[in-house]
Amino acid sequence: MLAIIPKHKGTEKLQAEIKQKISKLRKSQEERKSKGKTFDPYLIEKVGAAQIAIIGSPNSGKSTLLSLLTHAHPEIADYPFTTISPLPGMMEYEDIQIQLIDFPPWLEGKIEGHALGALGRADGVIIVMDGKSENLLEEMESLLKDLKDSKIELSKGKSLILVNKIETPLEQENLSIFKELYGERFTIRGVSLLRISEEEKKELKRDIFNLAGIIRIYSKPPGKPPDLSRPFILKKGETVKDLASTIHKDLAHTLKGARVWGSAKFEGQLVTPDYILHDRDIVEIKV
Ligand SMILES: Nc1nc2c(ncn2[C@@H]2O[C@H](COP(=O)(O)OP(=O)(O)O)[C@@H](O)[C@H]2O)c(=O)[nH]1
Ligand SMILES: [Mg+2]
Repeated sequence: MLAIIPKHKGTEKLQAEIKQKISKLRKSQEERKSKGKTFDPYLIEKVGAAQIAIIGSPNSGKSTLLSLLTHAHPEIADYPFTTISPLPGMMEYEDIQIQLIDFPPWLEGKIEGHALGALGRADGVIIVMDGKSENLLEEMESLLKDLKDSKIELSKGKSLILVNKIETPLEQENLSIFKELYGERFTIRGVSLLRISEEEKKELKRDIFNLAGIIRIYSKPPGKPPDLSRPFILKKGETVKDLASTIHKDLAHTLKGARVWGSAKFEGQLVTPDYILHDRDIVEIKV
């Protein structure tokens, strides 16, 4: 229309209106385009008590780990780069569920922005390494370098290294060298996910629970038995006051203290709001 209307003083107002319309349409089109571009496959809603990322060298057994501990069905194959988008699964641990996310490998040593964001959001990281690989140590160094380049800090409490495929004395030897080199900085566990026993699987799940840095607290109404069906989830180191504000934001203001069963010196001990709670404590809030 702008092209065909006569350009003179009488149509100036109309021309201006059309130009405005065009610019508006162009803008909204560009917005839509850029929205499409920023689709983030790593933006996985956190469900359950915690979210744990599974990363590691290609072909090390990350997807095997996910399928062993959850009901997810990732593709597992004997060649690298089978996993092309992040896949979540829920791991049952006693009375809670922990979300595990199987990460696809990053390319050329560069962790992509969306993957970085997801690593930052995760409550903990499992690193799976291939204990049968001839380049185990190089692979570990390169992974650590990528993380460092992206300013991701791995602390001992927030990361667990699984050296997988430990099946023969040769891999046992690899594992002990690996532990000598990295044992002080990281928690390391040697496994064979293909031959794992029920007992080892239980220990592994407990390790992952510890990695999540959470505690379970059961609340108890006065004079009644505690509600053991659904624990409140708090972070390690959180207090009676934190529990109160988790239950209801106003409760923290009226809180006087609590009675605690479990970690307290004696059962039902009266404690102050700043008392630090422990996993499986039963708490009766006093207002
Ligand atoms: N020998 C052996 N092979 C394993 C073990 N765990 C996984 N694998 C195999 O290693 C290959 C890669 O596993 P996958 O889970 O797809 O690795 P990902 O690329 O890290 O996700 C598959 O052929 C698995 O069957 C293990 O404990 N021992
Ligand atoms: Mg995979």
